[in-house]
Amino acid sequence: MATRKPSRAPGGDPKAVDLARDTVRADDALMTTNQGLRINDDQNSLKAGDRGPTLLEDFQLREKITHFDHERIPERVVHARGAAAHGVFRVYKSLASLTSAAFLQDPAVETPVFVRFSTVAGSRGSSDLARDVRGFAVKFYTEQGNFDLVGNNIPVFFIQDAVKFPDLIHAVKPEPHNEIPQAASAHDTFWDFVSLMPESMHMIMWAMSDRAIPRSLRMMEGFGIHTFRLIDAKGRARFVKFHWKPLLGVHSVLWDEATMISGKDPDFHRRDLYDAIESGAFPEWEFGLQVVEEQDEHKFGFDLLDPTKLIPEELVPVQRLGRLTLNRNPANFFAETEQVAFHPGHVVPGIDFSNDPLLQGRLFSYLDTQLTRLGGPNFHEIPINRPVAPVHNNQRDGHMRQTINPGQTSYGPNTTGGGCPMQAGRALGGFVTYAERVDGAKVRARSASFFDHFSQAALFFRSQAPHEQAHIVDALRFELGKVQALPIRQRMVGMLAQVDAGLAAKVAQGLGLEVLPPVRPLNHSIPADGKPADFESRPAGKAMAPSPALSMARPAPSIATRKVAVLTAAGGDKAAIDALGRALAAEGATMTVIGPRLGKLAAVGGDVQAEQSLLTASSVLFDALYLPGGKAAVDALLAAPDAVRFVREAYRHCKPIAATGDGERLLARALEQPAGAPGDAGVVTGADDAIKRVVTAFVKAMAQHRFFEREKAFALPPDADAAPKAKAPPRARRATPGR
Ligand code: HDE
Repeated sequence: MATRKPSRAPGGDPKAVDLARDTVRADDALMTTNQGLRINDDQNSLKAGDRGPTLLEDFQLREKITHFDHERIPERVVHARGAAAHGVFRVYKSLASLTSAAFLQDPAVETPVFVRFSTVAGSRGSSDLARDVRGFAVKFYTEQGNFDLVGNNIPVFFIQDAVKFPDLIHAVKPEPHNEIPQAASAHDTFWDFVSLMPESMHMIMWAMSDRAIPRSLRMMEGFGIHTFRLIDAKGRARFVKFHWKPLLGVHSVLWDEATMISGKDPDFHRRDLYDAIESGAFPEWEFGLQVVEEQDEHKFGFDLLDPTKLIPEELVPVQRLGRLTLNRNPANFFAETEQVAFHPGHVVPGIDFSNDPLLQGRLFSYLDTQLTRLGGPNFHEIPINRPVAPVHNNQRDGHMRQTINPGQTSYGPNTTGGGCPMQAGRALGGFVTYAERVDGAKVRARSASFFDHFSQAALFFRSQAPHEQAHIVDALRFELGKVQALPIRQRMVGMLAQVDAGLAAKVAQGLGLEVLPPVRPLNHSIPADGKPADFESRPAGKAMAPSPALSMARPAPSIATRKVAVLTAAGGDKAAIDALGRALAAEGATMTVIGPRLGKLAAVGGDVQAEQSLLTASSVLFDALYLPGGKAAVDALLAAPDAVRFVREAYRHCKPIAATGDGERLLARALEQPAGAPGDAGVVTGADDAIKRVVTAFVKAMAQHRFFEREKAFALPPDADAAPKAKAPPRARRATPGR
């Protein structure tokens, strides 16, 4: 029979987010209507005669179709495409010296969490591999109520003030007249907006970098972006930035790969997260804090309230203070991942806001959006949103109210209910807003301390490794190359010239713009002194020292969960495949045998199971490639163009490749064209009996993730890549209306 698990008894373990209480299993159950009436026949509608018309009387049909007609809810207006998981969080040591938040006091306390990752621009069914920011939203179910840390995988944002958010999103979404393109920023309206918003330049550097095409959701950093406040038990406040540091390292794919993955497996990230958790390889992040004393607020040369700025880790180190582990997949995507409602305003005592104007606007938006998306004000009663802390107030009624509040009293103060529920006050853990002194004229203005839009954009660009810089150039050439309106391209080149003259020159070259157009930075904000005449952005200030922490160019701490493709056929070298399999298993990595067809392959030394075929697999879905020997197998693969292409793509995408014995022949054929004389960085070869040495070197190569020096073999012809001599960017001029 269908079973409804009993609700968690009051006073039960508050640490468990007990979705089981709402989980209905159909094991051994009989089918019923939504009213519990047992259904006799679900195959035929009620008709007047077996060839006659369907009768309106068929309440069973109408109930089923009506429910179906309403199965979709509005998708999120941004961050529609997402995947999520349950997990737990623990601090390494008490953070009592920084905050009174109960869940940060005791390393013995395990707080349940639900984490949703997302892309921003695309619709719910769009590809995971779009060039985009990734949302990184964490809901902590604490004993003091839910705390939501609703962040991204990039530490800064496009705009400084919430009032520009609808414009930004309208600009990046598919264009309104033809709804093209889906999940892509490479179109006119986005770059038109950006070219008029110098404050977006720092974020643009990140969005054009490989950070915007992660290898895995498990290999991304996370950031709270805004400056928040932590308040200790004595009421003392400090500014903080929140960080998540992935234990698997930070890795990305190449753009060419991303576009191919979008076709081969648009669910690549979602699947990767799900599979990792199912296999027990639980994704983990360390919780980091950058702490700034209140008296140091103004010592940085940029404004801590400006969300287009980060605090370089070299200036304020990230203290790693806790660990997040994702250990359980949602049982039902809609009920949990789709219906979860995050809100930066969900805070607990000990955590408070700053006056960042973007954050302030968000504090309104998230509650408001749920009313449309989830249909009313009772979304907090949906199981995934329910706090583990008890909820008592005088709010009543509304669409889909679940709670049955008995009794006469739904107001306060009251005597009819004995004065309950009572305010907690500070002593019993009531949330008390930090009493920041606020004193100012009412103005629609932006502080002049927000006006340097280029220094940190330059900091990011100059902190990148050469291949990372080249990827930014390529991304800008791609995105702006898709822009139709020439003036937009020109304005963007002018904007880039203020970040870095070399960058602008290379992008201009790729776009066929011979001369850098004059730079006319616009900033539509008005400084606090109210004189619109000054309302332009400042040129970049003194160059900031490069920040190595901003680059991803460092080896992975381990190769755990990396996926190796093994290309073979009947007659392959089973002993070598097994040896690699054992070595990878010891490192926590996995191997997939790919054959010309699925199933058993008679290899030398026994049978090998091909789990995937050349039709179902593709090199872009793997991290590395092994080509074992076995003459017959390699002869068969050499005759299969898809096998040769597989190897070529792995090489082109700079992945570690190993080949032993006859496998080297396949490698040599694949690299004849178009790579020319291939470099051998990241390519490990050896005779059949050298498998032990090859495997060791291969595993080491995998920790490096990619071998970008190979990209030179695929560079554009020199004509497209030689940068023209850059003209010094003209001085910023005053913006005039109508340009
Ligand atoms: Fe969001 N954002 N946002 N955002 N945001 C939403 O809330 C909004 C911003 C972020 O997995 C919406 O429930 C405004 C910054 C994430 O469910 C909406 C502004 C950052 C998610 C909304 C911002 C974020 C959202 C859409 C400018 C990084 C997905 C549906 C003031 C710190 C959460 C929803 C999930 C979702 C508004 C800017 C992160 C409409 C008005 C900055 C991770 O309320």
